[in-house]
Amino acid sequence: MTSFDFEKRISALNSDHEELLRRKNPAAWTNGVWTRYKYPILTAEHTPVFWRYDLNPQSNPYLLERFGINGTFNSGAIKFNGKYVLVVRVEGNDRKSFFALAESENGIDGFRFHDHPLTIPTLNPAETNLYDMRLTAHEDGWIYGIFCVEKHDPQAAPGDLSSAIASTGVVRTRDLRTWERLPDIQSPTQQRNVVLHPEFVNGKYALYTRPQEGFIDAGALGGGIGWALIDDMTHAVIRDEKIIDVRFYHTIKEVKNGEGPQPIRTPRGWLHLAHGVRGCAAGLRYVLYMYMTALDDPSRVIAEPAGYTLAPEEVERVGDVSNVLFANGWIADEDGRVLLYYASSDTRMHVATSTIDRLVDYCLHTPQDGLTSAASVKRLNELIDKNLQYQLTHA
Ligand code: M1P
Repeated sequence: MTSFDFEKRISALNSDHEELLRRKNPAAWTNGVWTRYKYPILTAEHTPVFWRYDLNPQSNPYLLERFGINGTFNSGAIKFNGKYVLVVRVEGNDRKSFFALAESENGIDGFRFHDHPLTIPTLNPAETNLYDMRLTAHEDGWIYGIFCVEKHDPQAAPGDLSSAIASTGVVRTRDLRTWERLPDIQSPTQQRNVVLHPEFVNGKYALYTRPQEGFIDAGALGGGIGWALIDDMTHAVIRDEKIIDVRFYHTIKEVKNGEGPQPIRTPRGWLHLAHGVRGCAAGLRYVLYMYMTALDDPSRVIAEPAGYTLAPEEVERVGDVSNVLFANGWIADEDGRVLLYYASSDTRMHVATSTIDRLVDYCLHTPQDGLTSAASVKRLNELIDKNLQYQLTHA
């Protein structure tokens, strides 16, 4: 390859990248609750060219990719200084995840990564993989990032290089630039999908938890989304934990579930988004669902609309781990809009929008799962009869 080709190829890489970053993202689909947008907001191709290539013709004469990016997914979200900021789980071709900030002016398109990923101080040399950060701007004045820390299981049998242990890491920041690593949360069980509630409850920090028996299986210990009060986030210890959102046979959360982003306060209660998992011939299927809890007790469920609110569709269904929607970030905007940042198939990020009013209406007025086919038919017949009656009287 001549140096002329090198320059030409770099220039093409940069202009293609810029075109991708500047692409407008029109609304494409709605069911009244959520509006989806045409394009993913972040993909591996959105990461800076200078992350992936060595741009020096002396050390990289063939302009080869030197740091492959496999996916950009499961992102925490926050509005900060008027910008929509995501803490993205970036996964390299080497299967290691790390965190990187990306921000946009309008929250729908134009997301750009900061030049450098986050450098999270290591607490224990055994920690191998960090991912899925939830951001909570707590009323104590800190922004906390709670994430999964994965290690090889020290009890694994010789030759078993797959068994792992999930624990919970904590960082905090005031400016999204300097991140202080706090001790991992101590828990009697493995934990993933731990989320910090934004307000003190009875003078304590409150965590949504997901106790689990094994690294993948929730098992008998993992009856659903849990709740625990914590004295001190700088040395967090889960002592008493109760399950507030239970798993149930033949539902979308039969195998496991997990809290998504930090809940949103509304005048009618706390809005929650979570993922539910069921098994099928194609493997695990991850969908997103909602529930609400009481303002005076955020651990008391007051609304559980039946089924999922968003499930993988079209391109979302295919990726590194197919048939998965997962969300750990949303932003409640000042104008009442809600921007949900969800990932599809552990590969790419999307945005869907709604409003607080719509989501509260959805939660409070969508009947809950009757848990049997007969109950579903009864619920559908009630809606049909109501509509037919309405049409008759308004013809
Ligand atoms: O691969 C799908 C998801 O699997 C896990 O989900 P859960 O925590 O419910 O077990 C996580 O590893 C998540 O990151 C991933 O998207």
